[in-house]
Amino acid sequence: MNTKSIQDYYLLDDYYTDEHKLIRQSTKEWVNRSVRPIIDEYAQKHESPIHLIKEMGKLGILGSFIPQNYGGSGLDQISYGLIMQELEAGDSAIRSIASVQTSLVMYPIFAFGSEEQKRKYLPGLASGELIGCFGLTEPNHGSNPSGMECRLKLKNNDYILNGSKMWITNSPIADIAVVWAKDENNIVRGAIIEKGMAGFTAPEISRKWSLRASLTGELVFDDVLVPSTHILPGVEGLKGPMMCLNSARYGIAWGSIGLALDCYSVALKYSLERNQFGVPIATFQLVQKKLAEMITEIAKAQLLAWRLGVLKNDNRANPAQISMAKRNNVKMAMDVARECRQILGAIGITGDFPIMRHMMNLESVVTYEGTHDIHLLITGLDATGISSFS
Ligand code: TGC
Ligand code: FAD
Repeated sequence: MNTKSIQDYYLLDDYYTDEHKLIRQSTKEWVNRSVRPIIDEYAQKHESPIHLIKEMGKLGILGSFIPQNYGGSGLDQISYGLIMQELEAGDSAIRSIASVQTSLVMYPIFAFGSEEQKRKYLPGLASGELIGCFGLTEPNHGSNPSGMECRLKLKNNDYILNGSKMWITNSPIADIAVVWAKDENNIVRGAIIEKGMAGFTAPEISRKWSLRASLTGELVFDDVLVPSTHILPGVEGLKGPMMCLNSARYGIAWGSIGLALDCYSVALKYSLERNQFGVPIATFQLVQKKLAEMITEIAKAQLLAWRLGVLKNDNRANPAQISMAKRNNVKMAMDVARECRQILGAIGITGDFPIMRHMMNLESVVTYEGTHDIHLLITGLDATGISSFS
């Protein structure tokens, strides 16, 4: 078995710098050391290993593309993608923590925040001393965030926030929430809500069968007084949260490759070691068909992610391209995880192997950051010029 060719079938390493490879390797080693030994137990217990957040902060994983003068690592977009890939090989929950913190909390503060907001929050978020979450989805508005009911009402020079957000990663432990709500002119605005503000609660959503090592919750606002200094001054309209999603969706396009490679390498090894009918099951043509088709799809997904990273580094990646990569690569990972699980037979359903956990996690990944079908329709709109959303 040639592990190198499985990880990089089309020799994309030729296009990565020594720094990219070092970042990928150090993230992989951290995942092997700190995530793999504990993650099954946390997922089985439905608990999140939140002690890892500060470890990620120390490694420079949080805010990897945020400039160093705000506490970030100042890395490029390929580096961000490779980090997401390695984290999700460990567990989607770990990638979720890092992508929410980086793309959905630090990015909007960096891109749309005042200088004072950047200085106040970004260094703590980069080190993991502060935990952030992102509130866009509401109980009645998931795929159609433009219908949001959360309201910011002007009172003197400040605002009163009412409404609720649903399915929010890390909300129960977050120190701050970047929340999107409409103002009195019906314009979507971003606000930084701090834990402890009167009228703000963040109850946990429990009993999930997916992303069990990630905390998910609500954000409930009951007449919360939001000082005007907590409003993000640099953006108005739905494009604010959508620009954050572009960044997070890009990360997922990479993360799903790490997950698929993890499933694939386990299944390939197993197929070579497991004997039935007196031979390794890898001998059977139907097993080889599965393995051949999977590595083909993984290689295609890698090429897509790499090219998207190049475009993103050049500020040329458009939202429809990002959407396509998120949809394609997550679907690829779902298909790969399911086929790999079958190759393992009965033992594939246990926590002895990561595949079933990855499979269940993907049920969230295919839904959040825009469902598979919403992304199909984004591509449909891009192809036809006709919106099917109303
Ligand atoms: P539409 O009329 O198309 O657009 C409204 C305004 O938004 C702008 N826009 C974008 N801007 C930048 N990037 C994008 N990707 C954008 N998509 C839309 C658009 O240009 C317009 O701007 P303006 O200035 O003209 O007003 O909006 P619509 O109401 O028809 O809805 C379409 C759309 C695309 C919003 C919807 O299809 C969609 O994407 N729904 C999915 C919602 C979603 O992805 N939610 C994710 C919530 S966060 C999350 O899941 C985090 S999980 C984290 C984890 O744990 O990893
Ligand atoms: P709905 O929008 O109700 O969709 C239900 C079904 O209808 C889907 O199959 C969808 O594809 C389909 N559908 C909807 N509209 C159309 C249409 N026009 N055409 C065809 N089909 C359509 N959100 C945040 O804001 N922050 C977070 O941190 C966050 N974390 C999450 C963590 C987890 C574990 C999960 C599961 C979700 C999280 N979300 C978060 C929410 C996530 O973004 C939403 O679940 C997602 O956008 C879909 O919204 P919905 O669940 O309300 O489904």
